[in-house]
Amino acid sequence: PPTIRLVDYQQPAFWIEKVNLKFALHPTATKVTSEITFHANADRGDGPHDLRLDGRDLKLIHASIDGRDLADDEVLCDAEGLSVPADLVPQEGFTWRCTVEINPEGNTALEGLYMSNGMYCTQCEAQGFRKITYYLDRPDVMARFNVKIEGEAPVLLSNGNKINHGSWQDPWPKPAYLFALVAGELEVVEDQFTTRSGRDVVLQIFVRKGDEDKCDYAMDALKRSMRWDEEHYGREYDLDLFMIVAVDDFNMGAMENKGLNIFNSRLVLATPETATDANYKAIEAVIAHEYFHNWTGNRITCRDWFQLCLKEGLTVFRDQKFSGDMRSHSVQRIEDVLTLRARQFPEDAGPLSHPVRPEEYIEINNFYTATVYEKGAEVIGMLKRLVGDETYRAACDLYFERHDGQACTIEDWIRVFEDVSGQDLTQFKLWYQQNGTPVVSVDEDFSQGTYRLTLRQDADASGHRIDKAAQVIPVMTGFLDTDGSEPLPEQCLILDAAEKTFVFEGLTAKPVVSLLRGFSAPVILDHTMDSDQRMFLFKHDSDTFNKWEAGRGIALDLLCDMARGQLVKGANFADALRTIALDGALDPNFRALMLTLPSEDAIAVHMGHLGAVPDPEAIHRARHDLKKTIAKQLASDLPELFAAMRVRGPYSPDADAAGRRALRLAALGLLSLLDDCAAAQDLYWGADNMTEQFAALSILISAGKGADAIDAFYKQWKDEGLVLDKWFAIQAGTTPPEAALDVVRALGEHGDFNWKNPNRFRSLIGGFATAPASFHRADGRGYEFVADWLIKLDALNPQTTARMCGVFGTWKRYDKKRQTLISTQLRRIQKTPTLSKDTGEIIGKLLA
Ligand code: B3K
Ligand code: ZN
Repeated sequence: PPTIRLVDYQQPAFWIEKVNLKFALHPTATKVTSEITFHANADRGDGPHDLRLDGRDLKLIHASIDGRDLADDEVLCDAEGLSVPADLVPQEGFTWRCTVEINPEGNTALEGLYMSNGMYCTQCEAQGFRKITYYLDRPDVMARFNVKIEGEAPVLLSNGNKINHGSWQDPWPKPAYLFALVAGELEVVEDQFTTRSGRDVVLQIFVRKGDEDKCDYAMDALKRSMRWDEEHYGREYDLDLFMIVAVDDFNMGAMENKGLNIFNSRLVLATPETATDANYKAIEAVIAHEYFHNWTGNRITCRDWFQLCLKEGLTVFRDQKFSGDMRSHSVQRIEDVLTLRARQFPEDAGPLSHPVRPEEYIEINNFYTATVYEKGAEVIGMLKRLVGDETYRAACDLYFERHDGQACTIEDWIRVFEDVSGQDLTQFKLWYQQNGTPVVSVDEDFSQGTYRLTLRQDADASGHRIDKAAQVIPVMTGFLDTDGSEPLPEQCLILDAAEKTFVFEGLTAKPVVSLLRGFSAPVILDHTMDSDQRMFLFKHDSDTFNKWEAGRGIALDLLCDMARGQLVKGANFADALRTIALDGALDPNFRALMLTLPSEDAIAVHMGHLGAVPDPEAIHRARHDLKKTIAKQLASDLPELFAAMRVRGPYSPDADAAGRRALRLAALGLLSLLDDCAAAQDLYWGADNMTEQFAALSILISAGKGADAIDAFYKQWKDEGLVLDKWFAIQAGTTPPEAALDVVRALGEHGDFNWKNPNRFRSLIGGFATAPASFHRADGRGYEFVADWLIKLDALNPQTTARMCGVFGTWKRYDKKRQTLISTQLRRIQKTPTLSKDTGEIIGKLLA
C-alpha cells in the first residue's frame, strides 16, 4: 500500500457544491443514488482533468454526467475508486449521478454504512464515506448535503434539519467524513436548550427500547457543554436540532457528525446501578468533546488528515478544561497527566512514535493516537500559557471569524496567535513537527544570596530526539524556604535554547525548587532530588500537581528498588501518605489519587529511565508489597476512613460524592490486605451502586477470592451488555497473573463472548493485554493468545485490530527472551495472508 505524504498535498481538480443522496435501505442490498454538482477549481490552473472519485466495495449500477449515461467502458473502476477520462468531463462544471449497491449487513469493519443489532448506522471518519458512494472523500471538499432515506424503520435520521420523515437538509457545508445516517426502531428522549441569542434547540437522544431511563446524565452533560462553549469560547449551536444516537457496535468512543453525533452506547447510557463514577465522568467528557467539535472540527475543519490535531488536540484541550470546571482542576490535571504518561509517552518512546502533526501515513485510521489527541492538547495548553489567557481568547475569536467554513492547517491556527500576540511562533511550531519527549535536566547553584538554575533540554533515551532543534518549553517554577513559605513569586521560565541559566538574587538560603508546576510542558523532568527534598515537597508544595508528583516520585523509587530485589523500608513514605490520607482539608479525590500507587506499567517505565530492564512479575509483587506496607501503617485508620467516606442518601455522580467514594474505595483496597477481604465481601453483597459493587468485585478477584461474586455478578447482569463488558474486563485485568491466562481462555469460549463486538473484544482481550504481569508471562503464552485473537479479528475488523496491536508497542523495553517471544508472534501476525493495511502498517513499524 502507498505511503501518503503531507508534502504531496494538492487541491482537488474539482470542488463540490451540492450533494443529493437517496438511500433505499436493505440489509444486504442498499441502493445509494447520488447527484453531485461539481465545478472547476480555478486555483489549479492545470488540466484538463479526469474525474477521479474515491470508492471502496461498491457495486456500480449506473452513472451519468449531465444526464448522459456513461457506458461501461467510459467508467474505469478499480479497488480504490473510479475514473472518467477528461474528454468526457465538462471541465468548467457538471452534474454527476450514480447509483451503487452496498451491503450493510456484511460490513463487519464498522466503517461506512453498517448494521448494529438491526439498526443501520454509519461511521465515515476518516474515509468511510467512500464505502457508501463514489465521492471526493477528503476533508477539504466541503459541500451542502440533502438526504432522502427510504426504509421501513420508524426512525430515519441524517444531518441537519428535518424536512419530513426520512428527508434531511444540512445548511452547513461539510466534508463527507461528517455525514451520518441512522435508521431503526429507536426510542427518543427529548429535551431543549435555548442559546444565549435565543435560538431554541431540540435535543434528542436515540436509544434502544428499554434504555430511555439511562440518558439523564448524558442529556444534562450536553446542556452544560452547550452553555460552557457559549461562556468560554463564545460559540453557539447553529441548528434547530441536535441529536445523539447510542449504538452498541462501534470502533471508537463517539463521532461528531454534524447535528447527529453517534456514540458508543457505553458513553451515553448510565444508571447508578449499572455505571461507575468513572463511566459518568467519561460520558460527561465525551459528550462535551463531540459537542465542542461542532465549532472545532465541523464549522472549521482540517484541510487534510495530516492536520488532524487541529481539531483533535484543540477539542481535547477544550473538554479537559470543561471537565476541570465541572469538577476539580487539580484532580483533572493529575488525571490528564496520568493518561498522557500512560499512553502518549510510551508511544513517543517506541516504534510508533510520530509528531503531533505526522508527515506520512499508510492508513490514516492508525493516526488517531495519544500523540495527536493528548500531546496535541498539551501543545494548546502551552500556547495558552505563553500568550496569556486574554490573548488566547482573542486568538480563538479571530480563528473562528477568519476561518469559519474553511478547511484549515496548523499554519492557519498558529497565524492567528501570531497576529493577535505579535509574537513569532516559528520555534513553538516545532512542537507539531518534532516527535519524541524532550528531557529537561536541572543544575542548581547557590552562593552569596544568588541562586542559579540551569535547565537543559536533551534527547530522550529512545534517541528519537537526537539532532532535533531546541523547543520552547514553559517551566512553571516555585521556590520554597525550609519553613514551606515561598520567598519568590511563582514564575514561568521559558527554556527555548538547548541550555539556559536563570539567576535569582537576594535570597537568604538556597530554596527548594518546585519545577514544572501543573505539568506546564509535556516533558520528562530529570531532576535529581534526594528523598528528603522529595519528601519536603510532598509535604509542603502549594502546587497540588507537584505535591502529588513528589509523592509519586518517592513511590516510584521505592517500587523500582523493591522490584530489583532490594530490601527497602517504605515506612517514611507510608507515614507521610497517612498524613495526607487523613487530612480533612484536602479534597478526598486528591487523597484517593495519592493513595493509588503508580501502575505496573508506570513502574516499568521508571525502571527504564534508571537503566534497568523491567521484570513484570517482580513489579507486580513489589507493588503488592508496598501496598501492604502502606496498609499496615494505616491499619488503625482504614476502617474509620472507609466508614467516614460513605456517601449517604441516593447516589449522585457529582464530583464531591464521586471523590468521597474514590477515597473510601482506596481505603477498602488497603484494608482488604489486612482483613482477608471481609469488608470488601460485605460491600460487594450489600452495594447499591455499580461504583462500589464493581470496586469490591475487583478487590475480591485480585485477592483470588472472587469466585462467588463473579457468579452472582454474571447472574445479576447477564442481560445488560455494558455491565457484562465490565465482567469480562475485570476478570481479564485483575485475576492474579498465575491464573489469568486460563481464566481468559475460558472466557473466550463463553457464550456471551461476542468477539465481533468491539467493546466485548476490548474488554476481554484488551483487558488481559494491559495487565502486564499476565500478558508478559515468561513462557510467552500470553503473547500467543493475544496474537491468535488479533489474527482472527483482523479478517473482520481491521481498525479495532490495528489499534489493539499497540499493546505490543513497548516490547523493546523487556528482556531478550521476551523480545524473541514477542517478535515471533508479531511475525506470525505479519504473515497472515489477508492481513489488512491497517494492521500491516502497525506491525511493520513494530518490527522495523
Ligand atoms: N473524530 C472521531 C474519531 C474518528 C476516528 C476514526 N478512526 C471522534 C473524536 O475524536 O471526537
Ligand atoms: Zn475528537
